[in-house]
Amino acid sequence: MNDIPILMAAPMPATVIDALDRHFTLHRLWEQPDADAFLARHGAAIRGIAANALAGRIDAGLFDRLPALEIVANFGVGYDNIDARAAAERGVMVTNTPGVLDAEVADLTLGLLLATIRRLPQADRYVRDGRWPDAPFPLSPTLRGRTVGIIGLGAIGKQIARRLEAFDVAIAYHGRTRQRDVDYAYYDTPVALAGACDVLIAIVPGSASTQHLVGAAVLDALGRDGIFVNVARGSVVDEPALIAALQSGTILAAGLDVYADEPNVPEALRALDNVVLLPHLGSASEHTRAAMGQLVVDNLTSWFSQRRVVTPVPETA
Ligand code: NAP
Ligand code: 8YV
Repeated sequence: MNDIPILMAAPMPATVIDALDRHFTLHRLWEQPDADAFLARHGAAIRGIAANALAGRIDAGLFDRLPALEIVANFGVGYDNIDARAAAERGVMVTNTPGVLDAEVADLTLGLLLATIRRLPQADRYVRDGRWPDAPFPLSPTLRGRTVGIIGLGAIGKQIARRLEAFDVAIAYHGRTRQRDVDYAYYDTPVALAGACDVLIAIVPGSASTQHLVGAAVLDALGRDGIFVNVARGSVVDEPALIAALQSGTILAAGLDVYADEPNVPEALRALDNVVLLPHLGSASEHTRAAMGQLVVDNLTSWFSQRRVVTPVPETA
């Protein structure tokens, strides 16, 4: 397989780069002084892409420039950075990294929820600023007695729910379909779920159907004591509506791991005291990123040695 050209558009963990270097001829697009000229010169030979969200959108425009492309192996379970339908139409396989990151993202979600409710980053700043000797840190809101709604009770959503059970809170969810294997309360719209909850956690894929699923109406329904946590995608929430709701007290606070235009976070959000802001950390531990990277490598080597992949996305399965 060593002569098969694979394109990596943006950096991945060193273990992935080393493994792909051993198996294939790896082209590092981000090291090219002129990416466009590189694609014009070498695009016709490229047979695989190791992709991640940082690499920009992988769509029909790029496929046109890579006529020999057979597979796009995404570093991430969410693959909204790839037009998987356009890939399927051209017979290009797309893979993602489900399963290996569920627990890590669920852990992070619980951490972000507790940090938001108990105002942990604000308390940390309070100590560092030397303000504790002047007065105790103000009492915080609580998780006690709350109902937590999960939008998207998939692989990660279920791991979040399992962890929440240990916190003795009521759990409810919304998805397009009611699930038979859980007995959490089901709501058939995001507004109905938000109306029944005072914590709302989004963990759906980014897609046309989830674009701005959380907007002004959902935030209104969540209410003045409401906490919103987004670990899904920035596209799932109407960001200006969220900022307005946080500024006006329509909801109490938010914990955000994802944004509409990453890595750019609006100044209006950064100026607010009732938000906890993380730089897209859901899966970002060395352990889990290594497992995701191994799956990228396994999908590519399996495709080029056996014409099979480990984790195809449904559109190209
Ligand atoms: P999954 O197992 O496919 O679950 C997705 C869930 O979303 C399903 O329960 C699905 O239920 C629901 N859903 C899909 N479209 C919907 C819609 N239009 N309205 C309501 N519900 C909808 O995916 P997963 O592995 O749990 O991952 C979910 C997403 O989390 C990823 O796609 C990614 O965007 C995000 N993520 C973020 C991080 C991070 O670092 N912050 C890390 C990993 C993943 P129905 O089909 O019944 O609607
Ligand atoms: C990664 C993610 O940060 O898996 C996902 O969908 O959002 C995260 O695990 C991202 O994919 C890295 O490119």
